[in-house]
Amino acid sequence: MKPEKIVILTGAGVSAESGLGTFRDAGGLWSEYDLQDVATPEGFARDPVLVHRFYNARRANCIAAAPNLAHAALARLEQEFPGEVTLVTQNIDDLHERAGSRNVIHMHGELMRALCAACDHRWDAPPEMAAGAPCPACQAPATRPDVVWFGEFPYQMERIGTLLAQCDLFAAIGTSGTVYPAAGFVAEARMAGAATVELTLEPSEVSGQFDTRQHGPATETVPAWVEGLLA
Ligand code: BJW
Repeated sequence: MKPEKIVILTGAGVSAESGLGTFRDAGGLWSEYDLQDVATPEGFARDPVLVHRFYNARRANCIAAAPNLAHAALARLEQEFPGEVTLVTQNIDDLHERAGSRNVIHMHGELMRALCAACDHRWDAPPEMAAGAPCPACQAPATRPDVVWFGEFPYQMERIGTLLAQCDLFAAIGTSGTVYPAAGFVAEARMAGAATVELTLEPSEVSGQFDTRQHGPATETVPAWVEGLLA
């Protein structure tokens, strides 16, 4: 039976072939940086200069990168599939949008947005963010990237929960299944009766929970999977 409501979770692997590093693969970001230093509120309080340097460099890489065939195939799926397609991405890059996807939830925030840690005001990030830069709304020297660090609550969880409870197909693409709550989405979708598929380079931590698995580079597996859904 053809699905009607598809939820797709993407992770760093979908952008790997665009030249943006993953976190946990060999040579990934967490082999270069300690996540406690750059991806926690405590790390930011300790050394905001280091954290801004980390995100400024990633913003520059993201601006220089281009969407790949996997991003393009997912945008095509949203445009051509007769049912509902929602992308829930853990990625903070904007490559899904630049490929043409419109129904995108950034559960871990966005590299191109800034957040005031004092008043929660949000605005478009400048290419370079500086430690202690004033918030344009309240003037507090509390500008930070609008991203979700460990110990913080991911965005739009209520909406995601509703989508998972209603979907009939759930796919996870390019994610290691190590970070919660995203790693738990496959279990939620299964409880709702959805079919589940994993498309990653290698089996993830939660591979065993999926009905089917396709392992290989996203630029090959995702276009083929989309072709099959649209056939
Ligand atoms: C390819 C490929 C190619 C490569 N083609 N594939 C103990 C138990 C359970 C949970 C916890 C616990 N202790 C603490 C927690 C909670 C914690 C957590 O999960 N910790 C774990 C480490 C254990 N989570 C949190 O704190 C979250 N908040 C939270 O839980 O709030 C409370 C809550 C409770 C219940 C409901 C709701 C809320 C917040 C997590 C924030 C994560 N933030 C980061 C950094 C910020 C954004 C950024 O800088 O980019 O988000 S960490 C980092 O990991 C980033 C990513 O979005 C995230 C996931 O990584 P991802 O995408 O999976 O990348 P990789 O590198 O891990 O994997 C890449 C995959 O691609 C691999 O599988 C490769 O094989 C594959 N691949 N090339 C296809 N070409």
